[in-house]
Amino acid sequence: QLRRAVCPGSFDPITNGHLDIIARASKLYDVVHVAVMINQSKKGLFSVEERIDLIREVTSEFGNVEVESFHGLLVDFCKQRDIPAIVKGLRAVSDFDYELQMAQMNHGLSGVETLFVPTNPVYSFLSSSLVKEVATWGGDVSHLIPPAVHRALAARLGTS
Ligand code: COD
Repeated sequence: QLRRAVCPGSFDPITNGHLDIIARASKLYDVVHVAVMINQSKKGLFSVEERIDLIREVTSEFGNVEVESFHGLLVDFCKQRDIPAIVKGLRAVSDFDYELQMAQMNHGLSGVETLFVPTNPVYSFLSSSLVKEVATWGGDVSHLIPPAVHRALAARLGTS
């Protein structure tokens, strides 16, 4: 039986911080599912389809990453695909409170485990929202996101 894990998130857009966690998970598991979780109350800069296309493009080299969107509970995504583990990056203690709550809730709901990977310190301050804010005002974010994402971001913001 294949060993599966999921890396969930909003990925609006995917950053080098996300990519680092996905790359590391892809070495530990046979198949890594990247789940773009749909949150209707958050309007993204990129559509869910655009986010999926970008993630597929930048993870294709790993060979064992499957990308899809999901509307609903993460535990239901896991149940439907027989995924026993959620892999998350932890940036700093500030992430810990909320991540611990979600991990305990998800375990209580379905028994799914959450594994935390310490973020590469190079990316410990990095988030999709900061990338968007800095890029909006013309700051250089080219070292924080993959080149394909940088092109898409510049095109969307009209800064290319
Ligand atoms: N370095 C390392 N890891 C990072 C970095 C970084 N710089 N940035 C992000 N990450 C990792 C973290 O593990 C993070 O959790 C994940 O990537 C996703 O990040 P985002 O910002 O794209 O996504 P979030 O935080 O908006 O994702 C929250 C979820 C969508 C995972 C969560 O809300 C969820 O599971 N929703 C589904 C509905 C549900 O089941 N709700 C009940 C939860 S108990």
